[in-house]
Amino acid sequence: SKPTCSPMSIKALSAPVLTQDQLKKLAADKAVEYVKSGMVLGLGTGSTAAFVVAKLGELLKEGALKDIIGIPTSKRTEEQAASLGIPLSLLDHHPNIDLAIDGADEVDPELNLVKGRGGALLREKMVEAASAQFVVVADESKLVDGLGGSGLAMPVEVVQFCWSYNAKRLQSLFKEEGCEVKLRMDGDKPYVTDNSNYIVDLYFNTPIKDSRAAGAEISKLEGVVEHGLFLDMATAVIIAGSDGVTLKTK
Ligand code: ABF
Repeated sequence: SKPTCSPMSIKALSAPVLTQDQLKKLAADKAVEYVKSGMVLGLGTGSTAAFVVAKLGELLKEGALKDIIGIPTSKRTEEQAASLGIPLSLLDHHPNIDLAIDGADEVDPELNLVKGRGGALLREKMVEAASAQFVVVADESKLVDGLGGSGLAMPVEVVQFCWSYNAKRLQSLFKEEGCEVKLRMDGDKPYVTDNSNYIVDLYFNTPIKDSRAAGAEISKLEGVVEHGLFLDMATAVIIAGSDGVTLKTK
């Protein structure tokens, strides 16, 4: 009998499966299309944001982009951007950012986010809150129905002083969600942020019921510096997946 070619095998031939890094780069390149010469840019942290910074460096080198100023959200990003010759500044000197581009750990259908598994949530939130536009870049693995629903960490940055007192208070705030709180470690020592604080990671059994209320309750705790719920902050999300790149806006 004649060999048959099912629609599935045609798709497999025409659409090679991309690696997660290739998807991250696709999203990053798409986001960089929003960048114009002369802009002040918030530079995110993490492996997806690193592709954005690399692309900006390339465009500057080629002369396709001029006079941009980057406001890095971590020491890591600062080092990467400086090594590529991207001019850098601080929020102190540039409090009005035109556009920030950063990754995320979770993205819900309303474009609310969990961020901070990379440990840079405080500077990310400060920079992204000061940005006229905040574009999130991610691969499709970051999409969730409800925040905290991935079973992975929702980070909270806390002062080092009596961190376990705050860890217990956080755990009891989310009793109903079956929350477990763990101090983030770096080998056998606590992980220390760029701001000399600790991070406690919250793990939920079920998605957070009311993330707005949750964020407000967490922020009330003395000694909590910032949490990883980024609500109503993203103006657009670029998701790269097996079906290509999708732009989601509010
Ligand atoms: C930053 O990097 C963080 O807010 C988030 O925790 C992380 C995402 O990293 P990656 O792009 O490597 O998945 O954007």
